[in-house]
Amino acid sequence: MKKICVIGLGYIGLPTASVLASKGFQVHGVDVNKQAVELINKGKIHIYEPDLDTLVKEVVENKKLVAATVPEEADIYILAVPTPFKENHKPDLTYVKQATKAIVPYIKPGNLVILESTSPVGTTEKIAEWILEECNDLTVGNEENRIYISHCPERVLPGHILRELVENDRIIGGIDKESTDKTVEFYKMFVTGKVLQTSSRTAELAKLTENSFRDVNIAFANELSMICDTLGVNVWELIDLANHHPRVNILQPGPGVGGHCIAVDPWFIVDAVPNQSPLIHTARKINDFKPHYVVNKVKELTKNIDKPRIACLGLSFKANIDDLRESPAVEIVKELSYTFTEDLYIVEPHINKLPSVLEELNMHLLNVEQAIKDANIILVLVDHDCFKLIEKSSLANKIVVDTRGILLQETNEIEKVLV
Ligand code: SAJ
Repeated sequence: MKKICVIGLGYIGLPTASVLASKGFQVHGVDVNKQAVELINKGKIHIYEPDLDTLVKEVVENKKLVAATVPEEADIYILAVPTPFKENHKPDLTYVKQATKAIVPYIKPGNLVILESTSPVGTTEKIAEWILEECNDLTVGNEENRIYISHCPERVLPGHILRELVENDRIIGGIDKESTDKTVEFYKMFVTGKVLQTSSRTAELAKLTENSFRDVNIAFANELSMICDTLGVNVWELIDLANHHPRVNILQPGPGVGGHCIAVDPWFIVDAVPNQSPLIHTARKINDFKPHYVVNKVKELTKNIDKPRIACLGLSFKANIDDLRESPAVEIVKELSYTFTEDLYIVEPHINKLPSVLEELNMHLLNVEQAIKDANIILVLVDHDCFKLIEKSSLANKIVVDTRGILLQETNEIEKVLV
């Protein structure tokens, strides 16, 4: 079995490293976060993903996965580091470049380097350049001392990562045919889905396209929700009815689009080809506007209330996870705090500490029962399963602003607002 070095032990890297280790590969995982490395080597994890704790414990105990802060020689290097954007929505490739430079001293002829991070078109070719400019003895041609470089974008859905890592179809694009072939051979060793071959540039754009497709479709749902709010129509009922058409499948509106992928990746297309991407750009703007719409709605509703006290249900960017990255719920709570400093009751059952940006604003976490009891406005921001179990009688005489459409069952005492 080959030795694998995975750079980046976050939401993608750690599950990938663990799955590979569980399939019998010897895996050396690398992260700059010393605390995460120490935790992993104790068989524990620093992120939440269902069943990942059990898997990491197992592969660390049987010594198939070892974490460290520096790479080691391996046959295959997998880069799974973040690719955020900068202030101006330009892609920030700092982490990819750092990860590449970190493995350079260890790369030998015959090695395979795989970029899994979602990246702008052309990044895999840049990795080849960065490696070759530091290693005079390596090539990417058909020569004796060649190395292989490919892009295989991760496509897993947080909350279902361990299953999707194995079952999803994968797109593989090498910088040349030999790189593609070698990478396909590797993924076929642990993926049960189809392993599809293309060029590195097409693989990069395919991943950006998938997330842009979702962003555009969520923007459509969010635009509908604002249209419905103005026209006095229940958007959830509307979408449900429209989706009965055999060729209509509208997604769900929400408080905005969060996470490190869908709210980020479309910008990589817009940045590269602004004149050709007005639809993708507009969708981004609609989804980014939605949190402000929700804040304005809440402010409008509180005008007639003597002492508004708002229970904010959920902070994560989507249901049943602890991930707050780019979360519209956090943005909404932050914005509301400028008006309702003392009167926001924050509920997020998946975390036990508020992010510093909210802690600095003197906010505290409450349990859901207490928050609902103390509040007169209930603002649903995340559709966590536990919120669906909220006793409807506890909402009597309160205003419910439901951005996720989960507290909709008919009870006449609840004044419902759907945004
Ligand atoms: N959302 C809605 N309405 C919907 C669906 C989602 O408002 O109908 C919101 C969510 O609440 C969340 C955001 O969109 O704030 C993104 O959530 P998501 O579940 O759509 O996607 P992510 O970011 O968790 O994962 C996506 C997935 N991509 C696609 O479904 C095309 C996943 O497969 C990718 O691997 C992942 O991005 C990634 O890493 O790129």
